[in-house]
Amino acid sequence: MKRQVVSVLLTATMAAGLLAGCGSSSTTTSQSASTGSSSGTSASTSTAASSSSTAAASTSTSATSGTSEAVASTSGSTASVGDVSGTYALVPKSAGNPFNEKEASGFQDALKALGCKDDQIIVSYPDSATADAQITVIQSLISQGVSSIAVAANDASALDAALKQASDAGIKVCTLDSDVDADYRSVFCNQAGVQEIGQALMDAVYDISGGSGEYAILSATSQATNQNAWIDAMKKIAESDDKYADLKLDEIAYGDDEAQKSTDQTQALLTKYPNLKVICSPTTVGIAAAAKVLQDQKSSVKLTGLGLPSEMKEYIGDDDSHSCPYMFLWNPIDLGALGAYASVALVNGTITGKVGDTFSAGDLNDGNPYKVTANSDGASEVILGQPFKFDPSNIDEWAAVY
Ligand code: RAM
Repeated sequence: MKRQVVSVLLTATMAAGLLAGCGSSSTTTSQSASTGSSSGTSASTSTAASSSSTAAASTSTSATSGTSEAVASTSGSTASVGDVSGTYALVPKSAGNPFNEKEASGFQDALKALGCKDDQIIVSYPDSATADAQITVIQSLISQGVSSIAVAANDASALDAALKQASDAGIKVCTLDSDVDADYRSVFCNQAGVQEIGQALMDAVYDISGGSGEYAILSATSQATNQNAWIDAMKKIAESDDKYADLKLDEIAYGDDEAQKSTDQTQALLTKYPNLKVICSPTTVGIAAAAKVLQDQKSSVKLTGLGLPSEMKEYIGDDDSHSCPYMFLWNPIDLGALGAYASVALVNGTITGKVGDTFSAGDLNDGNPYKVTANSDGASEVILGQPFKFDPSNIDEWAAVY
């Protein structure tokens, strides 16, 4: 009964989310990818069950080909994604981060829905959120002779040599979540525009602080390309408009996407800056750790940033007893699925990753093809959608999805 109610809510909310550019999962989250969050498991079940368009849009292997030709059938249209006989690898940022696990589940399930067998799908987690750990994994994938590598980079340039080695060996390389230098990947699957994310976060700091006072940023690692890009965008926005002149950024702290370090860094910020009003944490690990510290201590410091609804549900609220009035994110399962579709399109030569290329991605993007666009530096990227806001009005429904 409860699940039915949630399903109805989810259907309505996901329709709103799709309008806002935040799509639902194309496939059911696999068991292994949901280990970090029990609500994620039940949520994915509800998602699949509650959205007939999701079910209708699921991909299937072509019955007529007898080979590995796959068709991504969407409500109304059918687009061939071509051959799916390759081996497709994903290298997330690190193990033990539920965001990365959900991204991996989207990657795996999209490929399975295209007809790939388990041994054609490799998810290789590095030991830590460092470039060195990813280089070890990438070199192993090169020696295995995979067809493609999709990587969420822990550094903007430290992976360059390893990725060049992969490309030289004929492996197609794309990035997702966190990019590398454009010369060393074919395309970047970006969750949302950097400028849009920076603007959403800066405006949240402005709004929650009342327009003036001290704030701090609790980031992931100091090398993370995605967090650094969002923080740079926030700084430029703050510098370019007098509206933000009364806000003071005290410090950018780094929790390295580790729960304990993020907890310690939050505590240190509270001790160092007695006048702190807001912490902005553009990482799901950081925001969850900070939320707990602030709420447990009944701190008057408020929080915003990028968080997983399933981890942040108990901290989102408008009153003094909640640490986070609202936050943003996108669908990490869809981001993984987009990485899978981009990998298949690169391996098949449907795209090279240049600006203007288009490719089908199942039911993502409402069943419409994705177009490769140029970012502010002219580098190629595919944008999943817009950052989506989670507040007391929708957190319960979305906590059941991811
Ligand atoms: C963390 C990771 C990931 C980022 C999210 C928002 O889980 O750093 O790269 O996209 O937060």
